[in-house]
Amino acid sequence: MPDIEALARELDEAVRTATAVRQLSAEVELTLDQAYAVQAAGVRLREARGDAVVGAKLGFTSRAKAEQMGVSDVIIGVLHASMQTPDGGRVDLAAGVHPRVEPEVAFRLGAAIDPLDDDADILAATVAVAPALEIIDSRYRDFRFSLTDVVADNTSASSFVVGPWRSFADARAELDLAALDVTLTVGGEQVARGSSADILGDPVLALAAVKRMAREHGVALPAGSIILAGAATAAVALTPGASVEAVVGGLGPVRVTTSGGEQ
Ligand code: 0L1
Ligand code: MG
Repeated sequence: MPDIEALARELDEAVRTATAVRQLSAEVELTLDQAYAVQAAGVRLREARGDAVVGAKLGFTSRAKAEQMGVSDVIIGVLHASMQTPDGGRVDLAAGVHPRVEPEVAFRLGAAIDPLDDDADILAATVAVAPALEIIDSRYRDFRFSLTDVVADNTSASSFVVGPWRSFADARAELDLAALDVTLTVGGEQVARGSSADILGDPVLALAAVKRMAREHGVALPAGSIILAGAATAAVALTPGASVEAVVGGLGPVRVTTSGGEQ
C-alpha cells in the first residue's frame, strides 16, 4: 500500500523548492484513485499553510493531448490563492522547475456547488467568463509523467492569470463561446494559435465536466470558484523577461510578464 501522505509531502517539497523529482510511477504503482488521494493530501498541506482553495482546473481537454497521453477522460486539479497572479502582473520563473504557459478560458461560480447534489446546476451558478493564462509546471524531471503521476502532481498546476471578467449570460448571448479565435504571443511574437473549440469542443462543456470530476474525486467547488476550462493550444516553454499575452476573441486579452529562472 503506497504511503499517500509521504508521496504528497515529496511533491509538496518539490513545489516549494522548485526541484524536479523522479516520476512516482517509476517506484510506486498507484491506482487513479490513489493518485487523486495524493493530490488531495497535497491540497491539505497547502491549506494548512493558509493557502486557500480558490477553484479547479481541467487538463487533457484537447483531443490531441488526450490521445498523446493515451487517456479518454479529462483530469481535475485544484487552484490555490497563491497561484493567482493579477492580470498584467509578473510570474517569477525561479519559483518553478520548467514552467510552460497555455491560453485558456476561465469561468467563475457565483454560488457554491455541491458536486454530490444531482440538482446543483453548475451552468446556472456560473456568473462570469474571462480569458486566462495557465502556467503549468510539472514537478517531474523533463516534464515526463504517467497519468497517475500528473494527477498526483495536481495536474501540473503552478500559477494562473485571469483577464477581465464579463457576465457569462451576456457573453453567451453575444458570442459563440465554442468558436473564439485564441492566440498566444510571447515577446511580441505569435507562438501558438487555436480556437476555444479545442477545449472539449466547447469550453462551456468544461463546467459539467468539472462538476462530474469534482464528484468523482472529492474536489470542493466553493462560491467564487475560478474554473480553468483547459488549454486552447499546446503549452509553450517560458523564458525570463518575456511579455506573454493571450487573446481570446471577443473576451479580450490577458497578460503576464516573467522574471527570474533558467530553462
Ligand atoms: O492544464 C493542463 O492542461 C495540463 C494538464 C497536465 C499535463 C501537463 O502538465 O501537460
Ligand atoms: Mg491548463
